[in-house]
Amino acid sequence: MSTERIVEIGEEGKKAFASADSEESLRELEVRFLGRKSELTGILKGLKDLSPDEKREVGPLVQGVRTVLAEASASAKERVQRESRDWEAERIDVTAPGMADPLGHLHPVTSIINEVEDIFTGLGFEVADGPDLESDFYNFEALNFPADHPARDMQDTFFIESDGLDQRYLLRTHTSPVQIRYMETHTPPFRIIVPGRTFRNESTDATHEHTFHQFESLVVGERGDVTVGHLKYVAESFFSEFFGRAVTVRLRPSYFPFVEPGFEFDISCVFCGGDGCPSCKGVGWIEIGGAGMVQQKVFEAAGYPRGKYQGFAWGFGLERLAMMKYRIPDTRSFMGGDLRFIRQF
Ligand code: FA5
Repeated sequence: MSTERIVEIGEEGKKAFASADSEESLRELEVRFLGRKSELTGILKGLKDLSPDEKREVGPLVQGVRTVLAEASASAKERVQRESRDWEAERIDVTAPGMADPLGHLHPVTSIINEVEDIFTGLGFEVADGPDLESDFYNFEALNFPADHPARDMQDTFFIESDGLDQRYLLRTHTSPVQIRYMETHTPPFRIIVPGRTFRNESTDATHEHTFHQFESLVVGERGDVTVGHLKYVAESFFSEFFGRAVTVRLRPSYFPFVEPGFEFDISCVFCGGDGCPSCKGVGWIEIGGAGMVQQKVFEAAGYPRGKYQGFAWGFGLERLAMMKYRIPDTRSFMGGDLRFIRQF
């Protein structure tokens, strides 16, 4: 067995694999140089008939050439596959516009709450909150609605099964219970707003929903420091900034057990500026909520000494503000779950 021939097979094979240009020709070359019937395999099989000296010389040489050819075959395969790929079909246009993933966004009520909070924090107010599930004490009792008092009928209530509990629990009908909760842990002077979800067990229509939002305000200082004038001024500043135009405020005498005096709170119509239009039913004013000077009994319920402090409070309907700002005709749209409505914001 000539060692020259083995070296020659190696050289021939390397050249052949290097010039292979298709997978088919590669397969043929593999059979020819590395297959069971190839010359190299024949030499390997014949090793057993050689003398020990020849074996020592030929064996490693044949194995080495096989390894070199196997590597040449593998790299030729990789090259052929790369060369035969349809690069044009695989071209990626990096300048093509992307496909946008659908993105969620804030609910209009959440946006309005953020906007209200921004304006009031700018006026030096703090934002407070309280639980949606409230006790009879905070929602009514401490706000000077005595048990069985007819004023409780003003707010239709969702009561919670409270058997075995210390008192009756309910879904809060207004944000006013947070007045008490806040005062229990803070000492005047302070000014807060409380945006939050509220619930009423009443039949719904274009301006009434069972689940809606209010935002409360409570400003308390030493006796004589906080007046109805402040209430009017702060509210006017807020509404003018919120609606982006001068808004006037009107207070009409009204009754809420937790304020004295109490007011129904109107703003000048933001559509006609007060001249009268269909939105304000021709009167030039739109009712937005209740307000008043905090009842001394409420201060007492929160643990303050009677007569020491004075303050104002209001509770406005948030959806009503949003309806005016975005000209939404029906308050039920906010909770209706119709995405066509929500996506407009
Ligand atoms: C109250 O809830 C008092 N807590 C407000 C208050 C606070 C008075 C502090 C004095 C001092 P009233 O029930 O009027 O008041 O509700 C206030 C506002 O909430 C209404 O003017 C209206 O804008 C809104 N509102 C009330 N019920 C509904 C409802 N079912 N759907 C939508 N908005 C409502």
